[in-house]
Amino acid sequence: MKTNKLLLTAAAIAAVFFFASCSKAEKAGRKIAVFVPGVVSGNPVYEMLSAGVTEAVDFYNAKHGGAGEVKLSVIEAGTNQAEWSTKLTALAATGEYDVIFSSNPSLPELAAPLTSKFPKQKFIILDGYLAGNKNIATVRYNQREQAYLTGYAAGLVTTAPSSVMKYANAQKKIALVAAQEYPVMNKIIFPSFVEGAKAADSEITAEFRIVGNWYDASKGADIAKGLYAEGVDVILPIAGGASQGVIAAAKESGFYIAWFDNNGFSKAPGHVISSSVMEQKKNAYEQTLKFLEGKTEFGTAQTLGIKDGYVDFILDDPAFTETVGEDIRSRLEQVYADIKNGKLVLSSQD
Ligand code: RBF
Repeated sequence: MKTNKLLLTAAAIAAVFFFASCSKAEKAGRKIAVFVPGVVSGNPVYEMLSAGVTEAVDFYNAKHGGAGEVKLSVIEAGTNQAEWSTKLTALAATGEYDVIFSSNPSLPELAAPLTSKFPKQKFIILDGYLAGNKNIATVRYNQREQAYLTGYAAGLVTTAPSSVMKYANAQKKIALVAAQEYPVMNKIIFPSFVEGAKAADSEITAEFRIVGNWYDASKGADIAKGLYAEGVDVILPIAGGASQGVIAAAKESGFYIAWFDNNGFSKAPGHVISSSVMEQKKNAYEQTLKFLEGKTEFGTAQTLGIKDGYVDFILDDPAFTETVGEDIRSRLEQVYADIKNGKLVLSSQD
């Protein structure tokens, strides 16, 4: 027990030195850190986060530059979630960064205790929610809208005749392959995916499978092939790098993919039937500029959706028109319009 504690303390100290030595202090300017809970590559939410913050810093520096130049560090905490808290603590302990950006629903509870330990440290957390901490601002997305539209698309496709959707079988079965379970997944994303599918046809059933991590593509492929063998013809993968395996299986076996978070039509042309987008890059860009201009409202928690322009459903990609039958497309356009103009209200989590 004691040895474990000692090891942990040693790891924390080592991590502090690691981060401290990484950041060549440039006292004159400000410094921003992006703390990626995972890895950037292959993970749409983190690709959008780091791209948005990077572009905003570049834009700001091009405009202001000189002594006021803002320095940016993107730090990947890796896929071992047990290490995130120690690594985030070490980053905050350096006291180097004016703000730490991060993203995902588990981050607020990792950051909150650090605001009493390091009262000067500010956090901006996207895709997460926490109100009332004066050092933390959060902005999440209306994922009920995002998942409902995805489920509606999957529902329309699984019930379509094969003359319209060539990989659609006679069964009304769809699935979500998730990397792991977490409250937003279990309470919002999966239920809203089912809700949308049942709005298309109440007889549809939806399977839910777990990969166990955000990187194992071969496990993702195995799960997807098993689902296909059970009669599933549309799968929504939300599994980071493991989603690549689901895509590979779709191409190999011949089934459809409903994509989440960014535009996925080019990932498997002819197989991807929808892309419901969280505008995380735009959000990260705007939040960065807002912070640099001193306008961030710390202590607040926002939820933004389709009406606000931070959740979207792609209707104008040529691959959407080519892959998805006209009747299905016009029904999707209608539901999207209904949400946008307030006729269909899908209020979000809380
Ligand atoms: N999404 C990713 O694309 N890659 C990840 O590595 C990743 N890790 C996550 C870890 C935790 C603990 C949680 C709660 C979510 C994670 N997400 C990840 C999911 C992401 O925040 C979001 O819920 C989904 O991308 C659906 O929009």
